[in-house]
Amino acid sequence: MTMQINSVQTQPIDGQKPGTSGLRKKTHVFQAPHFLENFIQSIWLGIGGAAGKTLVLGGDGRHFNAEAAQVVLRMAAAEGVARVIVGQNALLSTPAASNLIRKRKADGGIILSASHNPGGPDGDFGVKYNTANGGPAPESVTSTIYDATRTLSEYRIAVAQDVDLSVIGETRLGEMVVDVVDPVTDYAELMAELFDFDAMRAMIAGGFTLRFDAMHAITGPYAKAILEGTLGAPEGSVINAVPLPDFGGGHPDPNPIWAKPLVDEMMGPDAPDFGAASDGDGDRNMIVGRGIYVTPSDSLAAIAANATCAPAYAGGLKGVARSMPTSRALDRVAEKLGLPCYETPTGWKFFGNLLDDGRATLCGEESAGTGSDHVREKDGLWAVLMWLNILAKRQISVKALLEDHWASYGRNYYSRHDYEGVDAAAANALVDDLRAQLGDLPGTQAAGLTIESADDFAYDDPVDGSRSEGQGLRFGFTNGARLVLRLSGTGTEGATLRVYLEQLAEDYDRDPQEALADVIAAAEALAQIKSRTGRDAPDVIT
Ligand code: VG1
Ligand code: CO
Repeated sequence: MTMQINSVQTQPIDGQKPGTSGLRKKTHVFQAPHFLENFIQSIWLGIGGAAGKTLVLGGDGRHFNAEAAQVVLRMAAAEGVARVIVGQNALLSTPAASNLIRKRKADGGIILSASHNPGGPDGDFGVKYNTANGGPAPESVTSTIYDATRTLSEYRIAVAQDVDLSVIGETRLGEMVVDVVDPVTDYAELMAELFDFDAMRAMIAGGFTLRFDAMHAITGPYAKAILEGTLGAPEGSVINAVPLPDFGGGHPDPNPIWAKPLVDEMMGPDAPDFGAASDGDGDRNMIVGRGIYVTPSDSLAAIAANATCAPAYAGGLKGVARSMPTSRALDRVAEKLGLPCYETPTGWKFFGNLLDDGRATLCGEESAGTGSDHVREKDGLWAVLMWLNILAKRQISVKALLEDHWASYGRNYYSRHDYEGVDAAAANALVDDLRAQLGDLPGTQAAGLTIESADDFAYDDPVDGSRSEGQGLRFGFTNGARLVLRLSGTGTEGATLRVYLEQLAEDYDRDPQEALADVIAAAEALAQIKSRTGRDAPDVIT
């Protein structure tokens, strides 16, 4: 069967520079003529051509997911791609896509998602490219893709009907094989290899109760299959389990603001033993115990300290890594266990080399991303299962486990304050002005705290020697506090200023905002956030 292939004349479109995690724009921007096609053709160019390759394709099910998948398939066919492994109905969580790339030895994959950003016609859409290791494309690749977007003059697309992606099995689009797979099966098999499902099943059969809020995003089918199906949690343990194109109008970001109903339930009188939520594309997690919210940085540290409870990690960890703004609770565990601890810029792509090189087994970010070397993405459900495995082995409540952790390591009180949709010029000026003062700040005071160190974080990758600069302004204080400021690289409107606050302490029973009051005041003194952003208070506090 010969297939007609159209070469379409186009022009570079501004603003196709991938951010922290792929290219994200308003859905209508992606739907505008040539926008998606230009970016996909630039991916083919950026990876040195797609002919003969095997790719994985799937997305989080948001509005435009299905249509975009058909465009990717037609453009892949036009390019001579050999095989595309697609999740049924073009659905795949980000960690499941990463697993499929690795398991099927694909050359890479395209994930259609804007992750935690809201979806729908007025929401956001996004495209990420992952490389053969299953991880987000490193900066060297994303910058080649971006360069291609700036000179593009033509893209190629097959003329064909939509491929029926509802039926599992192989079909063809021209010469290209389209292999439609169940999105959950391979992922669920991997989880069964990593964790002690028997212990977890026994705990649940013994009356341990849980609530998982899939937030109408991609993890619903995965959580239903594993938590209710395999582990025997009663039906209804997974809520908002059906993925919807607009996430039911919600904001699929698993934090105490956007997952408030779950947090309220967990703080209430009839709370289950364990609560969790995941984000739009399934790579993030929120962990809540009965009566206690687990800060992601503490979750990472607690997992590191208890990882040997899970069979896959029983032999110990090779090393750990955290993104720079993530609290140093992890460092304390690493020190005690004698493990190397790496500090990387924000975004999972920076962990890839450490995982590939066997330097780190466990990685995490303060934004509720946690994962290990089982895939090359952060993995929301993995973190939930890890917690359940730890609780099953230790026979302890979430609250008792955390208190035990703080009692032995001290507590890194931590919070992130986000100022969203800030005027971009004002946000850039705030950061630029502060950056210009960095050299003069050590030794001076800010709202009564003495600044010990101040720098603009740069990362030298120990594996490939690449250097990434301008990754966030970092301040250390003599009292053990730390402050980080950076601008988000995932937003689609104005700028989001993120202010990361940390205070090391030996006690552990204060309210974090109270414990952080001094460093919050220091942030205001240093950056004049209120006057520069015109905001009295952060939009989101996590
Ligand atoms: C945010 C988080 C970062 C995370 C990124 C992608 O980036 O801070 O830790 O890796 O989102 O996560 P930024 O640049 O907005 O701070 V996801 O779940 O959106 O793929
Ligand atoms: Co995500």
